[in-house]
Amino acid sequence: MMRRNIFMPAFVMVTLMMAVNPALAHFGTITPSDDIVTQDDDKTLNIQVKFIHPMESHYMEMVKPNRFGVFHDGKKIDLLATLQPAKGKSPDQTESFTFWTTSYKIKRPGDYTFFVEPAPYWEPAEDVFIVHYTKVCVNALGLEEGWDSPVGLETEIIPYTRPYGLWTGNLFTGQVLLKGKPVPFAEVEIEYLNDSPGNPGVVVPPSDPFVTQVVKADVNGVFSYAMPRAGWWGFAALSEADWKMKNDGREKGVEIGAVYWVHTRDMK
Ligand SMILES: [Cu+2]
Repeated sequence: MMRRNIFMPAFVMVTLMMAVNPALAHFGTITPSDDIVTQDDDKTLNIQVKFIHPMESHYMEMVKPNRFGVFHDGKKIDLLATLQPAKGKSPDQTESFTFWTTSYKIKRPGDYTFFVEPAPYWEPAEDVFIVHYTKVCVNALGLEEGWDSPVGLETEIIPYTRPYGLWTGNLFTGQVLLKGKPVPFAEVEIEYLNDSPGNPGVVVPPSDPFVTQVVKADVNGVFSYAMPRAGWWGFAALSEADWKMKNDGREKGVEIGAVYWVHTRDMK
């Protein structure tokens, strides 16, 4: 279920609200245990891959992704075989769900962009399949190189802001690409990862528009957003794929998302 702010008769609204979890935007996530690995740190990252509604701590069941890997030093390394299923629970313990996890040992300096292409997720409430091409960048051992390179996914966000070492309040700027070309006036949804260790407490949105922030890109597909809190922030730009998939013998559309995650810290 995606958006409730569409006009509909009150009885439909009430039925929907009872039938589904309070849920706005979907986001693929990749969260590493650290976004900056220094000489003194543990070099082994723990990485979690999920499909969630980040602000509302609502989780979708996730089957094994089609692709998972890391882009480093201009090369893609396939890590799909390293993914292990794991069971998670929502903070209120009411939902259990499957997500995917792996560990990755950093050996050389430079930027490591982890990426995932999930298996298409059928969303009956929207009558579409959803595929979120999701990325996150980890900086390692003092060399800041590679974060601004495209990985070459069907759709992806290219950071214009270096995506690590960000303070709370920093502006994140990125560009939305679809098949390698900018998406003019792309709509970008932004959510805070509410259920994350180290967060300064849980955010309770006062009303629906606070759950998902929305910004539009300019003619070159470039957007910006200032992040008001410490923690993980997700950026998702959605497009309709030029390919279809079958559900119960019928052709259905596919929503492809370019998703990017960055972490902010408070200045103390
Ligand atoms: Cu959902």
